[in-house]
Amino acid sequence: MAVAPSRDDRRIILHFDYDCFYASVFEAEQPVLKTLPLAVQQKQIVVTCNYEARRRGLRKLQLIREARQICPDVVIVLGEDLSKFRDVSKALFLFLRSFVWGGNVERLGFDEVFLDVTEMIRYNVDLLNRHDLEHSFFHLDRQEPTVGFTYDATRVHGSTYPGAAPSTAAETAESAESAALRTRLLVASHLAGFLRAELEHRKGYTATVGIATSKLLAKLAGSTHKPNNQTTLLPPYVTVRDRSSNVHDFLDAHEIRQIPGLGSKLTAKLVSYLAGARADGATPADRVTVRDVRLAPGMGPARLDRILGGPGAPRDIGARVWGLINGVDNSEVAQTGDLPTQISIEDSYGRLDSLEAVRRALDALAASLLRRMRTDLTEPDETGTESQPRTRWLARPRTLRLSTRPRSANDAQSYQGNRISRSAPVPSYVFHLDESVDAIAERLVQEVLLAMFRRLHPEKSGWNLRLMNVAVTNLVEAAGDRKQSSGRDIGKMFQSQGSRMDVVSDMQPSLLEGSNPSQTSLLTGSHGLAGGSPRDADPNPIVEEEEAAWEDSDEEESMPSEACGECGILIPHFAREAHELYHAVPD
Ligand code: TTP
Ligand code: MG
Repeated sequence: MAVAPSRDDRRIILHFDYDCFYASVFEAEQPVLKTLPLAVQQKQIVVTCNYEARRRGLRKLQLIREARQICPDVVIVLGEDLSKFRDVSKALFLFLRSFVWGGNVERLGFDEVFLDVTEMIRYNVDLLNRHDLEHSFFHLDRQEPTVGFTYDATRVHGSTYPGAAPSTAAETAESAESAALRTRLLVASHLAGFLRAELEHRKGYTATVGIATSKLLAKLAGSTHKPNNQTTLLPPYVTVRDRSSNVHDFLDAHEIRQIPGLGSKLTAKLVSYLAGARADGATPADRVTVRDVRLAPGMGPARLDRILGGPGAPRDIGARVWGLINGVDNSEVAQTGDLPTQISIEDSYGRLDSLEAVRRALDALAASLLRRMRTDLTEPDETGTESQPRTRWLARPRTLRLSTRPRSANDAQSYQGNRISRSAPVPSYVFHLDESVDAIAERLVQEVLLAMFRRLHPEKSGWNLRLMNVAVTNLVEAAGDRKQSSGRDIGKMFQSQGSRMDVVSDMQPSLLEGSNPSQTSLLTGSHGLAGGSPRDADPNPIVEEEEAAWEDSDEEESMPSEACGECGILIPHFAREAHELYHAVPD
């Protein structure tokens, strides 16, 4: 194999997706579960199940009742308390990040991580000894030449796309550029293999990994071989003469709805356009592929603009989507670190119309928020000892925000009631780590949140809320100069697909009397809305925010959602199917 000099400026990206994540968290606690069919229950739904259960015919988002019918000996565990998933997610993220030079590592939801390993690969490719590729050494540390692992650089580690190794003839015909990219991806495949093994042996978790030159391609490549596997998308990445691009071949076979960044609305528009464009006017095929769209007559950025544009659509929607279906994704792996930009907890309610119920709901929201803050915004302090561990704040939010979305009294069917918000400074006692979360939550509700609530709803009664949200924003880092995410690009589009909806609330069920069974808790914390309201910084103790444009549009972009026709709650598209099950089954 020729080792060509690498002048390519394409990034090398690894995408990790932990296998049956929630189920694996239980298996790590109780290894005996690994050999049994295991399903994780939220409400009446199997939110995920282990691969033993999948072998027996169970699948994600199946009804518990169905799962029991198919596999009567399934072990079912309750996955309604998200805190342990969050903790494991954070630990695994920090573990993976510790290997990556420059720390360009981005977490997406609880169980996906992107690693930009370009620098590590460039360095290691430059050090390859082309006379003895079989005994190569991957350097994990530039300063410590003995830190690393040996590998065979004559072959790719793990699965590839395309599956069959190219013939020698094809390889010799390869351009120098393509050969150089092949070498970089090959070296990256060994790093991926090493990291997967480390993750498994040191942390007890397996993952499925994709290796390519962008987030888009790495994510899709990874999902071709599951579980506990990895897939490298091999060059050529561009069509040269009679050799077609592997990127096109690979993407073309995907259904259009599988492309990260295309929500159900955009997909539906494309599908109906293609149906209309057909002379026979036939109903759209169930399975519209990327190829169908890409090769439709007259297709291109301008045509896509006409099909997909409209109120609310980004101005460059055509170019963006055309890029995606051609495998172009220049979004960077945002160095989001482990700090969220805001933490926000919300719940929806079937009926919330008394101050007492509001107080109870606020207690639950505040306690949940404080627990999240402690998980996401603190770290062990080096000054602590084993017998007396200490924790310190990595960042302190300055602003507390309470939002409500009233249900319109005279129009019960109107789901578009405005969200109204108030902000106030976060009191200092919120950061007292030696006090219990519940005690601080109670004080916060008594002293701040109820006052904010009364300003929002001065009338003693007559209102009925369908949603409340408590958030902290305006984070100020305590130390260091960790770079914050600034990516308002396609990374946001990834979020909309990658984010997960938990079908239960993040809170104590006992505190949720009167809540709508379809309550949701959207995981907006670690991948919450980037940026924030300039008004958050308002120094006035309490300021009124009529629903600000930024709030809704940001939400819309990061989590495309639609109102459920039955209960009115806003549901991200990807979760609609699961949500509909709520109405189908009794609680
Ligand atoms: P996934 O990565 O979709 O599923 P998984 O990790 O369980 O399985 P796979 O091996 O196929 O990757 O989601 C990650 C976790 O998110 C999953 O363990 C449970 C949770 N989840 C939800 O809370 N709501 C959902 O709608 C889905 C699909 C998952
Ligand atoms: Mg997963």
